[in-house]
Amino acid sequence: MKIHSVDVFIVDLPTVRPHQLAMHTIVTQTIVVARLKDDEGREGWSEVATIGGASYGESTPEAIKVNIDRYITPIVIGKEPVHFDKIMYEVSKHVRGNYFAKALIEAAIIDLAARAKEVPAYELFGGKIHSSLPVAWTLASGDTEKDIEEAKELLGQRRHNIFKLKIGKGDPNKNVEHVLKINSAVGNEARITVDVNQAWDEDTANYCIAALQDGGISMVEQPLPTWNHEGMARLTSRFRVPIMADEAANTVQDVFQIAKHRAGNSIALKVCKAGGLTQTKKVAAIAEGSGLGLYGGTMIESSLGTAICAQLYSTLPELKFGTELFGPLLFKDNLTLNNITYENFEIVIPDGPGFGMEVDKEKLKHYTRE
Ligand code: MUC
Ligand code: MG
Repeated sequence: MKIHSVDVFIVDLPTVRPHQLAMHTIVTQTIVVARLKDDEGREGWSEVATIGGASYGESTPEAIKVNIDRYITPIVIGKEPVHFDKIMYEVSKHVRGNYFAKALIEAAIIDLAARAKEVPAYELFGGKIHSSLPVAWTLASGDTEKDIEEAKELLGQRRHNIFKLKIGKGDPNKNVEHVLKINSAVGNEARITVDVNQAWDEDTANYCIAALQDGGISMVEQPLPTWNHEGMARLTSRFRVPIMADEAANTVQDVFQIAKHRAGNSIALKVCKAGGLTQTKKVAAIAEGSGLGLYGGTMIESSLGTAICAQLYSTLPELKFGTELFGPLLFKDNLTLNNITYENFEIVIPDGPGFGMEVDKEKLKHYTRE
């Protein structure tokens, strides 16, 4: 059984409400979907998501597609999916960086390999340890009162009791005020964290984190720009509240450096940032070996990409901060025939075959860019 073809689709999916981050407000999320076919007609599918074109990170949807079509597909064609580590080693020798593109291809190969064996993809990673995982929701409507209303509704539905607040846009004092208001409205029933997405300098981070810590906020994600490892290390040793690296924590090499210099005491995993599932497990091992707390992160993937991350995270012994795999709940529509289940504040890990999601080809066609 050999890989016969690779197709990459760029898809724009509308969200249920604007999702405001420090650098971009998402109203349609751009995801990239890959389909691999083998010479017996089987299909393997995968997805990665990007945020705000080139404004969040370097991997744009267009570059992911072009680089797969031009440089990765020729390496993958004719190979046996079950040898996914060998294939990706070969890809890594010819293609530098391009972690999202590598993650997309690797996941489609793994979906194909697992489907051929008629097992869930997590079986290829030692099997799942958890059948469900805690799942945070991001409050990011851009309006404090709306966020409070949303949080209360989701608590009532027992859907989420961890809320991440997207801050970093505008006046830092107003950011802190916004967070503390939400915390005093729902903080008794929920855990509140913040994600600054690199927007502060160290002076701003010092006074803002002091106020957030005093207010009982339970984690601060990527307050400083990715390059500022020394600043992150100073914040980590200065404050009691956990400091998480996200945009700075991508590859095994990045995370080793973060662990070595304590440039954060926790990291957000994301399968796309690391360049795939195998690499994500290695990143998690470095974190485990150095006592960094783990968070099952998202780039706000739809159901297929969420299933890929959820299956991999389910094979990790401990996710101290749970996950934020809420992506499918932010979209007006779905690209798969089946849905991810959320219940009792947790995401239920989808079972296989493969990543357990069946692509709705009509919907894919409808939302794919010309
Ligand atoms: C990020 O930086 O963590 C994850 C959740 C969310 O709202 O935005 C993403 C990206
Ligand atoms: Mg983040």
